[in-house]
Amino acid sequence: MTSPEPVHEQGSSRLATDVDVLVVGAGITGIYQLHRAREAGFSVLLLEAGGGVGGTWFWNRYPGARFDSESYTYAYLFSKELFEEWEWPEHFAQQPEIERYLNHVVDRFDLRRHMQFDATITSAIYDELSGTWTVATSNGAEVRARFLIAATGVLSVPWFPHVPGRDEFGGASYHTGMWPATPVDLAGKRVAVIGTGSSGVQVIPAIAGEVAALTVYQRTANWCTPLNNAPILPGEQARLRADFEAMRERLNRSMHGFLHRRHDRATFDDSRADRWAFFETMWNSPGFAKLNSNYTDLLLDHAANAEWCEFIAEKIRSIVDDPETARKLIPNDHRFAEKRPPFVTGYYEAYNNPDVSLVDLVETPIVRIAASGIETADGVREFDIVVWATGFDFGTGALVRMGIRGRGGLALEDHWADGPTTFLGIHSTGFPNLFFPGGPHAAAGNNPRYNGDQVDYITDTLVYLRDRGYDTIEVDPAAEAEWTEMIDTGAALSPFGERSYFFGANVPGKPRKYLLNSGGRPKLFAAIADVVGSDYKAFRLTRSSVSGPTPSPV
Ligand code: N01
Repeated sequence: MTSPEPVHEQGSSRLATDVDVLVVGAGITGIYQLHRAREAGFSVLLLEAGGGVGGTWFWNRYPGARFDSESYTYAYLFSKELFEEWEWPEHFAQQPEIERYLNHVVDRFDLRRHMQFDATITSAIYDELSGTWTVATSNGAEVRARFLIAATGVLSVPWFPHVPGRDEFGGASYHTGMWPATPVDLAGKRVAVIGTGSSGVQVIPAIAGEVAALTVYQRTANWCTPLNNAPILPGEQARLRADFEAMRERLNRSMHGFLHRRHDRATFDDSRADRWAFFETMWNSPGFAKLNSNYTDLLLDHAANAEWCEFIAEKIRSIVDDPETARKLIPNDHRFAEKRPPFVTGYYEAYNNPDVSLVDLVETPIVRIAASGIETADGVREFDIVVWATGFDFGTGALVRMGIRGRGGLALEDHWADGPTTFLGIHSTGFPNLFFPGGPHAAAGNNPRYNGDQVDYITDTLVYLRDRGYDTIEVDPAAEAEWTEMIDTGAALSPFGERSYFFGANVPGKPRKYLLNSGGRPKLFAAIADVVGSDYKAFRLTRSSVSGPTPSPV
């Protein structure tokens, strides 16, 4: 980093705060942040918009929702006791099990009494004089905190496309990312699903056998491959427990936060017959192994990628009975992993159910939503229920909707008008004492592994500030510019194309900027080591002139 020495100032005048740390969001990252900050002795309050714990895993409770990273690699690894006492029944746990787990963690570590639910943030204003944040919520509460940690997640603002008449539909509408907690009665209903991303392709096979008729509206076919879920057998449970430390070590050293072993051969090192045999092994491998353990050039060499795509296309043709439906389900506009690939259970098979049909929106686009159903170029189909599986305002969606105002009233949405600018995917210049773990520029793989790294760093930083009597921390513009430049430059090497929502492409008007961490975990670890080793020289740190009373823990 080419940042100046830290500025040590007598700056802000310290006012009493309600809490040292205000965490926003009770998802996987926010829960862990609450735990770590409490453990470090800070008074902490966590505010959550939802009515319960889980974040993404609270809201996305649609039928079929489940992990596609292995349960034990997605879960918390900070406590061996927690790991040993919780048995995941399946390699890829389903949503109710995940929600149970997160509630268990909250209760086991006595975190619930520091949480308030149904509290949507309406504004978060930084006061330069006192170096504190004042945060207002939809239920009329106001909290002042020294540090604001927005663990608001990347997939937390459901996106509805602008389709004429959407509000005029006379039946029931649900977004997969805002699925009701009360059961939705799908039995015997005529249901439409719009969207075939990871959510759509999970919900479709899950409800196909239950509804009277299911019509899938697909604009872009996806390269779906099997999740290959399975129960975790007693012997495997015992092995997982015995190998806990080694597994954690491997995950901590891995680039993307997975356990899958890398392959050592490139695609055209093998004959076609050997290649197809290897692809068969990949097809039968669990989840992301198809990316992580596949041929080494899969994501780099277009010809290699095309071979794997041809193998998948053959599979689709062999599974789907109707050749015309199979043709529509085979992507023709992007390579494998150019968009985030979904992993499925019974997805292609669902189209062999006579009650399931596919509408190709390239051939017959949606004209409007009518009171009775969906009108496409070839007429109206009538429905009782429409499921919008149309994705999210990824990465920045929640942060720019919270009314965050930094130094001099600077609005975060204005600071990021051309795309997010961050340091470590955690800090942004002009917003002292604000941290946003698990936000833009944070992860590029198994999210909790990255976000946990960020939470650990933030907690260490809070302790560093406290130990030295600093009250405010703000990243230097040069450090922010350098990290953002690294992200943007590295984005060119990412397998994801600019049409991916990882570039904001799904939301009209959103800047086309890379929203993941193109440096991966190694870059994050190196930059954090640099921050610590250089005594936080990438930051401006200030001390209060007046000391206030230490608040009692909330
Ligand atoms: O959202 P998406 P998602 N008319 O943006 C279509 C995670 N996740 O909720 O491709 C018609 O991927 C859009 O079509 P197109 C995971 O990270 C994980 O499915 O833009 N269709 C697309 O098909 C995932 O990547 C799991 O042409 C329209 C779909 O809506 C992320 O969440 C499970 C449209 C949106 O797909 C988001 O997945 C689920 C329109 N106007 C999700 N606008 C796990 O397994 C959009 N679409 C862990």
